[in-house]
Amino acid sequence: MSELLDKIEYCIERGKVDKVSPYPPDLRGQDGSDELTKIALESGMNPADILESCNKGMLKIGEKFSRNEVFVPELLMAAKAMKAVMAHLKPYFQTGSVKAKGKFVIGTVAGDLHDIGKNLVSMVAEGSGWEVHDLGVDVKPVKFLDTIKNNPDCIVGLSALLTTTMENMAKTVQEIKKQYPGIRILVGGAPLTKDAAEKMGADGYAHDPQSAVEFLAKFNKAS
Ligand code: B1M
Repeated sequence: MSELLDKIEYCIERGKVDKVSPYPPDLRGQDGSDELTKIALESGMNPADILESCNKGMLKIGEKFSRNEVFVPELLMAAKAMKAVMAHLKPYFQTGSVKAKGKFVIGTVAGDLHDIGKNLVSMVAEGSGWEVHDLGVDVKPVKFLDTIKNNPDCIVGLSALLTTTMENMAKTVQEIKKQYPGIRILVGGAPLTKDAAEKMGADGYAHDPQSAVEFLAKFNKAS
């Protein structure tokens, strides 16, 4: 069983999406993250364990990237391999209650294209019974404001992965609070800290999807 998880981790690290993918050349013809995840789930493996293996693979490719051992294309392939896994895991995160607990508007802030973590938070929130409006990546403050206008009872989630885009996150928080002081804002992403979140005026900070859902639970309208 753990051998299968190791293989999935390796596929993420190497950016091996599926059997027909010619990349990376040395793994040509072998199962990728797509097929291996399917096998793992069919054999009763815990989706959370699969996810953890993926995160380990991501961490490894990230470390290689930091050491200049791999470059952007390799990172992109790793993200693609992770997306293939997420497509299989999504239903497992979507078995929450039928009645929505409320609306959760989420997006990665302007200038930032990282969406894997944001998608995870989005999926887990959806699975916990929230009606999720995912605005995608590189979301300008105006798009958040427009969405809030149409969903004034929502909670907003902002994600940032770059130290540089934390500044855009702070601006987004300020613009939302200026126009809609009552809107609750949750922030998260690797460079964030509780302290930074407080300084930018956010209502909450979550370091992972579970803590994001715990924050949302305080505003559950279905209970
Ligand atoms: Co980028 N990248 N990247 N990248 N990338 C990082 C983030 C980096 C740390 C790599 C490194 O140098 N070691 C570094 C940032 C350094 C910094 O600013 N401190 C970096 C860089 C520099 C860049 C570029 C500038 C590279 C370049 O072009 N020179 C460029 C920027 C592009 C842009 O955004 N404008 C870039 C591009 C890319 C790709 C497009 C190639 C790709 C993204 C593909 C995609 O997302 N679709 C990519 C990737 C894959 C990474 C790494 C390897 C992995 C990120 C990831 O998905 N992690 C990353 C290194 C690393 O983290 N090891 C790196 C897995 C994910 C599950 O974790 O997103 O942290 P994470 O999400 C977590 C939590 O943070 C939390 O929950 C998630 C699950 O636990 N969370 C929230 C996230 N959002 C939340 C919101 C919440 C609550 C919790 O509430 C609302």
